[in-house]
Amino acid sequence: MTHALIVIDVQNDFCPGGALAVAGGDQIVGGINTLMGEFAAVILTQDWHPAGHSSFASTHNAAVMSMMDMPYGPQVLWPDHCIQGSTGAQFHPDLNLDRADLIIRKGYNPAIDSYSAFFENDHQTPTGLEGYLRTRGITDLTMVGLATDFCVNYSAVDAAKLGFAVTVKRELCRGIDLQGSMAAALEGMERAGVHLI
Ligand code: VGL
Ligand code: ZN
Repeated sequence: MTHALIVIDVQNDFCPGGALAVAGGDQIVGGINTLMGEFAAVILTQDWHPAGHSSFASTHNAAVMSMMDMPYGPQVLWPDHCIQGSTGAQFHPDLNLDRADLIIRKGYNPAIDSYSAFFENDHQTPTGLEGYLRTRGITDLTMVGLATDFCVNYSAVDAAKLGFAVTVKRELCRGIDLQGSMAAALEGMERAGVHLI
């Protein structure tokens, strides 16, 4: 049994002052750095969109946080965020990057968003993370980071469906809570067998 810590999207744009700021997003950084010491493997994810990404409201001249039907299903239209190479896409400056074995980027496909660290939002296109974890013999995952109700939620549910034993440490996550998305995410994670602590 090997247990990995997966740190989801602790990036400037999801912290106060960022383009898609999550309230208190910066408050979890110190605790995550400390937690890294307890794990045999540490993996970071990084939201990494090309300019003009299909999940951006500006791309469609639509209102921020409105919904759009994509070929793969409904999609929230976000403010421009985590653009490849931008300061907003960089990790929070206090996050300890030295402990990371792997940094996996997602959301680089212009046509499909990717909340989950495992699959794009079509629920089919893999990021490669599953293969990485399996070939390293990693069976158990603890997840922390941003945002609880989007990228943490989608990553945790996909991981549980793939057969990993998944724990989400809520005190080291912060959420967006868009139209009840937090309650729905917590319920969905419970239903998928994710251990919420
Ligand atoms: C996220 C919305 C858009 C997240 C990423 O990290 O939760 N949310 N892109
Ligand atoms: Zn994004």
